[in-house]
Amino acid sequence: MKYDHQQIEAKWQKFWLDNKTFKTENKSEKPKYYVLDMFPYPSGSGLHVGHVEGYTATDILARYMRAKGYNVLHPMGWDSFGLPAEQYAIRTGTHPAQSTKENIDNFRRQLRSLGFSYDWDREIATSDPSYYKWTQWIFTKLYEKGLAYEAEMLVNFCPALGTVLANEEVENGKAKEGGHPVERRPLRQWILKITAYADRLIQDLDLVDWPESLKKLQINWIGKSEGAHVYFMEPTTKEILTVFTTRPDTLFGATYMVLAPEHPLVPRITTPEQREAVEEYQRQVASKSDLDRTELNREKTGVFTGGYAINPVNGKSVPIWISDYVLMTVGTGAIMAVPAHDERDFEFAQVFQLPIVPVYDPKEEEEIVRQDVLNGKKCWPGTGIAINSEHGDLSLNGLTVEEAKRAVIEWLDLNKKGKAATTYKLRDWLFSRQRYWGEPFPLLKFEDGSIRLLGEDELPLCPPELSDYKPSGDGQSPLAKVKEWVEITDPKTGKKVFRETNIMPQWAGSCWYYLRFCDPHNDQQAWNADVEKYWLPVDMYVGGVEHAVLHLLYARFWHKVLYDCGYVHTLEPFQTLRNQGLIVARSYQNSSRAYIDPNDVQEREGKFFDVRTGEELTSQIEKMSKSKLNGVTPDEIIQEYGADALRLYEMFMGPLEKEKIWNTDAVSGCRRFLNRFYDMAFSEKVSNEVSEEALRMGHRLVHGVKKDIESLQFNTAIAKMMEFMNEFTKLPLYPRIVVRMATQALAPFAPHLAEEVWQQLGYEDSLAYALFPEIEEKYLQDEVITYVVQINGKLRGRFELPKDQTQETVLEAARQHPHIKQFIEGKEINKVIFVPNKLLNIVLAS
Ligand code: ANZ
Repeated sequence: MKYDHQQIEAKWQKFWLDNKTFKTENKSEKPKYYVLDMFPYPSGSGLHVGHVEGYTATDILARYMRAKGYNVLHPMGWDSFGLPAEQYAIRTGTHPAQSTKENIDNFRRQLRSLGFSYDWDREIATSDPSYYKWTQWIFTKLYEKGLAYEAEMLVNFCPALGTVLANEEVENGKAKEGGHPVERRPLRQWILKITAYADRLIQDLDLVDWPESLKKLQINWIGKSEGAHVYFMEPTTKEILTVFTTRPDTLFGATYMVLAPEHPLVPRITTPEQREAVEEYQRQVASKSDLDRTELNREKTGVFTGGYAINPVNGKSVPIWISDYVLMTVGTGAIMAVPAHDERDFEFAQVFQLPIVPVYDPKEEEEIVRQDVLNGKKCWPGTGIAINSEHGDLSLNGLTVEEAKRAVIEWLDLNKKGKAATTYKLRDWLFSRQRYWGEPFPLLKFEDGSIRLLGEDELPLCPPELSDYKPSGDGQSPLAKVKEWVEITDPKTGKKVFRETNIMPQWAGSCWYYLRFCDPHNDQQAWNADVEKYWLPVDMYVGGVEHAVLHLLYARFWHKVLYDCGYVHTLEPFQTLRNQGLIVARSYQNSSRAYIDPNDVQEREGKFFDVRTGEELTSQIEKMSKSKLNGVTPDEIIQEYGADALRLYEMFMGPLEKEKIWNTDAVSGCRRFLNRFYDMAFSEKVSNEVSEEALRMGHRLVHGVKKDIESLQFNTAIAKMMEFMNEFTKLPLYPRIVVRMATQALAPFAPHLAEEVWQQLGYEDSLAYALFPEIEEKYLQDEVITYVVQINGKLRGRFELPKDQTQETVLEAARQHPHIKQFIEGKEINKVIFVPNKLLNIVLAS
């Protein structure tokens, strides 16, 4: 008999599905374990190897924890609202619901073909009215709490997509989705007040076990800075220009001001002579993204407005400039420029020949550096002792940075010229999209502008049927075209009302799906309180690092709001989180051909050759995101090598969190291991006799795999299984009990093959709930070695110690030994000759 993966995998997938093997109850005597994947957007291209990586990791944990006696929640669903389905609809006229359904069917089939142990009865889709009813309900809670408001906002408008995008969806002035250019436009929008939670979103990171790098990304994104607001006055217009600074202690060094080009006071302050230049500059900047504008090594540009302002600490008049390095979205959109101590200001001052006044003496620095700073030739962002900072009743001279900050803030406050302030980089969350395929807002607007939220009995509010999904391009959503849906008579008040024609962004549905998985069929509530108490928090969440700020910040925000409303009982939703590394592809080129089939490539000593022509090739690493991996799809790999081999390979490639290079050939190595396992388990050498040696191998394997799974080191667990096979198959007989242990160690990784062997071993039930083997300590003890101890060449004794001890340990054991110690005590040791695992010869000083 040969290992027939197709027959075995189909058989067990059917068995699990027919028997609902992985159905999970919301009540149990067992402890709970909630292990969650970042659910996929069901794209038209199907599953890719990146999905398979993360989903295999969580499936290993789910299967392992079941075998450890936990009640495991391991669900799967679809983040199925989104732009691509709508764009497909625009191109083909297919209703997004139709293409989404087809894509979901394909994803489900693919996931099942990988043998993931999901409770399929809990499958959800964010685009399903029975789901988004509750997304809409949560919006009403946000609104009631004053956390949803409408405002005219300068937004990122993408003409090609016909919609507004969140800052997070824009990169280098282009839409992340599709790379279309994005411009800034004012539009009336729904906005969520995520900034009200900024501090808690930072603080509560202390409560969770997440990678430090990921926590740092969130903290930087929120970008909390403590400093002061300082008021500068423009004497002709009497306008007050408020700046935000983290270094109010450098105020005496503020030699000019810079406003963001879009700052509302720019037109007021600009003099007639400078107007033309200012307006031309404003036009140039309008199309640039914040990222382009703040790129550090760009030459600074800007224009003088003609206006001046009074520096409040010394009454000096400083020129007011505009420049794109000052962003309207940060602080107050206005800065005091301190070229002596801020790099950006220093560069700007150099380009435009503006005065540089140092206000700190870097006393600790080397003399040349110090002189350059004091002469205004070098920018010094570090600390020092304050100088040149005295006027009237305020003197900072001689103070350290911290002391000067305190003193100047106190003075500003007292004189009403400023006050302590904290700012955040985080902006409120722009929550409207001008599209079709998403959640409509659950509210009605009266003619006087007032709003009525829809009640639970009026939800879900479904979008109207449409034949043309195109946005109108003028910033209006396609829903605006359906007059009879937009303008109605409110059945509750009888008044004329308007529906909101924008929809929610795709992030809305994924903000709370982990809650719905606990109670997916509840049609009375979004989830039942007891069920939430039982399952939350999510114990383990695995997904890509690309969600570090967007999804994870939004979901934490909603969770905290729900906590404040009393709907969830934990402060944080995801207790432990791990990232999976990117899987990248290597592509090959030579001078004559751009594309070379990786199957035609042979590697020799780190170099790559074309097997057809013998030519040496160059190679390149690139991101693999689509279903095509060097021309091979997961479906094809499953067909040829099997799901178990693919699962094993993706885990064997390297540590979960690291970047890894895909290599289809290496899948066959994993497949060969599975062949050998199968041959071993079905061999005639399987016997009821046991041997100590085999038991030792079995216990060590189970122990090692257990430790590796618990620390998510799946690659080393697999290496241990391979080593085990090498040793174990050398034995004359394979004790059944050890074959059983090895099968259970393999089961989380290659569950189909494991079930098949389990059946062969005579068990009738699935091994999914068979308890993981108990380890007997005695088999883990290292092998024991007898050491011979000589002193000055004479045999003085023997003792036993575990194998592979160091010289120090063996010498110490000799010192403690009841018989040997008398020969060494109080003597000086001249030399030690140590033969590992054999002999210790001590030469005493004569
Ligand atoms: C004077 C100063 C002197 C500053 C100095 C820094 C160093 P972080 O620390 O990243 O929060 N700033 C304020 N608003 C800005 C805006 N709208 N666009 C660009 N830059 C802005 O940054 C706070 C500092 O960034 C502020 O402190 C301000 O420059 C600048 F030796 O004020 B500082």
